[in-house]
Formats: sequence, C-alpha cells, structure tokens
Amino acid sequence: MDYTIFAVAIFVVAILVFGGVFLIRPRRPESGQPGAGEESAPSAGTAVAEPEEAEEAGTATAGTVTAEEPEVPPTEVETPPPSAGRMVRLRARLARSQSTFGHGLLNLLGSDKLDEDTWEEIEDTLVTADVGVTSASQIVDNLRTKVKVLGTRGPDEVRGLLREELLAQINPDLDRTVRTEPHGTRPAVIMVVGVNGTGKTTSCGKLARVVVGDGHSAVLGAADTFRAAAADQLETWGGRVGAPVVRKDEGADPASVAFDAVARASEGDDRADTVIIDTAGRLHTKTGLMDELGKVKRVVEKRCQVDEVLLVLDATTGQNGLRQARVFAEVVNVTGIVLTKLDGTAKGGIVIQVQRELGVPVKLVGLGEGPDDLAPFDPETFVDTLLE
Ligand SMILES: Nc1nc2c(ncn2[C@@H]2O[C@H](COP(=O)(O)OP(=O)(O)O)[C@@H](O)[C@H]2O)c(=O)[nH]1
Ligand SMILES: [Mg+2]
Repeated sequence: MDYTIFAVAIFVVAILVFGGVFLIRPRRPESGQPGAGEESAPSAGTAVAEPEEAEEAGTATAGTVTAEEPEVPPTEVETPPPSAGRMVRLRARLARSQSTFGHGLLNLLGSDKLDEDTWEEIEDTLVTADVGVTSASQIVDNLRTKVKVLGTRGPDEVRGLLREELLAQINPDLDRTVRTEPHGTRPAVIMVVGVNGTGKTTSCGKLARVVVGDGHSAVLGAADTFRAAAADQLETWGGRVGAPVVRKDEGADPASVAFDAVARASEGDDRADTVIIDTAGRLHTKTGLMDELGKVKRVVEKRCQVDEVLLVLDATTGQNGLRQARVFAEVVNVTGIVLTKLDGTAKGGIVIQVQRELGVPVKLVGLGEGPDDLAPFDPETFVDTLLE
C-alpha cells in the first residue's frame, strides 16, 4: 500500500516537473493560447485521481443506498372513490362533444325555418359526430314527424325532442352492470380485449380501482405477455390499490397467466372478489386472435366462468376503430364496451353507433387519463350534458 502511494507520488512529481519544463521552454512565447502541455498536465493529474474518485463515488453510492433503504415509504394503499356518480362528476370532460355536436344540433333545430336544407344539415351533423348513417336518418325522420305534430318550437321543446330521440337511440333500458360480484367462493372474471393503444391496460387498472372503490377486492392478470411493459404498467396500477398482479416472463402463454390469476384469487391470502385479465391486442390474423383469446377464455373456464368480456374501443378512432372492434366481437362473445378517450373527441355520437354495430351496451367510459376517470356509463347524464 505504502509502496503504491510512493509510486504514485513519484509519478505525479515527474509529470509536474516534465510538464513544467515543457511549458516553460518552447511554449513561453505563446502562453496566451491554451497549450498542449497545459492540457496534458491536469489530465495526468486526473488520471491519478480517478481511482480515488471512483472509489469515493462507489462508497458514497453504497452509503446512500444503505442509508436510504429504510426510508423508502411502503407503497401506500389508496382507497379510490366509489364509482357511483362519476359520470356526473366528469361531465365537463364532454365539453368538445357538447359544443360541436350537442349545441350544433340545438341551433339547427331552433332555426326559424326548418326546411329541407336544414334537415339535411341536421343529419350531416349527426353523421359527422359518428352517430352512424342508420341512426342519423332514424333520428331525423322521428324529429320531422314530431316537429310537425308539435307545431310550435320553443327552445325547451326542441331540447326535449332531441333528448328523447338521442336517449331512445342509446337505449337507457340496456343492462350496463359490470358483473364484478363473486359467485360464492369463486371470483368474478373479467377479460379485457381490444386493439393495442385503445386503453386496455389503463382501463384494467382503472377498473381495479372501481372494484376496490366499490368495496371489493381484485387480482389482476397480465396476460398481454408480448410486452413486459404492459405487466409493469399493470403492477403500478395494482400496487396503488393493493391488488396483486399475476405475471410471467415476456412471451409466456397468456392462457396460463390468466389461469394462475384466477387460481390465486380463488384461494389463500390473495382470495379476491374479481379477477381482471388484460390481454394482447395484436390484430395479426383473425384466426390467430380467435385462437389466442379463445384459449384464454377456455382455460379460465376450467376453473371459473368468465362473467364479462369487455371490448375496449378508442372513441377518437371513428370508423377505423369500429372496423377493428368488429373483428374482436366476431371472435369472442363481447358482453360490454369500454369506450375510452371520450374526453378527447367532439364525436360523442360514437356511443350510439358502437352499440348499434356491435349489439352490446357501452358499460364504461374513459373520460381522462386520471386514475379515477373511468365511469359507469349513464345515458341520461350523457345526453343531458350534450344538450346543456
Ligand atoms: N385522454 C384519455 N386517454 C386515455 C384514456 N384511456 C386510456 N388513455 C391513454 O391511452 C394510452 C394507451 O393506453 P394503454 O392502456 O396502454 O392501451 P393498450 O395498448 O390498449 O393497453 C395511454 O396513454 C392512456 O393514458 C381516456 O379515457 N382518456
Ligand atoms: Mg396494454
């Protein structure tokens, strides 16, 4: 050790002496400019100091880790708010649909002269808002008849008529309950399917919060095994509400992940009321998709019935999104729709079209990126907000 320090000291002195001589002699006249010698001297010094610095840094890091470890706060388990009334709380998020679609229609219907052109414009407004051609023409036909019968048209009457028509198209009588209740000792199982990027994983996380907020417990299954990031994402969501996440290595069999999630929720310490299974959304081939989702479902059903297959659809993707969603609806028996990103579109009419196209009710709507921005869909609040 002593010998090393001595050797290093000699080396430093030698460098300094050599550097000094080098600097003093030929560079003297050009001292205004940074010379090569000036640069090499400190760099030699640095070279000597480096191991020390590194060692110091290492010690410091190790010290920090040891010192900080006990300070890391345990992940605090949150208690999310119950789901009831969320749509009312989040109704301002529909502002874009409200101003373009809702107010647009009210203005047109309230115009002095309801001639052929105006009716056409009303129909166009509905189609532009993604209501769909069939529903748009039905709404216009019914409104025409009612306006004729009514005779007078004050703003309140117009609003009332439109409200009635839009509500009829959305069908308030459809059962929109998300079945999260366990069956005795068996958990309820919810599969979440849909194209990548629509908001599946996020919705699984938000749904776990809904379940916990409503007084139940949840286990999450990360059956999108194509991307490890999806399982990480799910773990973050689950961790916040104390919902365990079952995951496996990237590329693992999604069905086995789903099965294990259900098994975990069925017995032992992690017994839970509801299992939420996130799935992969690649649209490679219809058969591939059918094989994969079908297998996940079949394997889960060896143990528990699947209560819900929720199809996630991004409200901002319009016809294209709907076309892709249809493929999913063809390969699995979808029981409800989660319509995400309704906060980001002026085309709120998609609610009507998607139900008509897929023949299943919109059960949940995504109204933002916040953790509790997933709301049970309430048709009356939706229509009233559009026409406010
Ligand atoms: N504004 C908004 N963004 C959303 C909503 N739902 C999901 N997202 C965003 O959509 C993106 C994709 O979501 P992700 O769950 O990863 O999609 P996945 O590929 O289907 O699993 C994320 O940035 C989410 O924050 C919503 O209701 N509103
Ligand atoms: Mg995902």
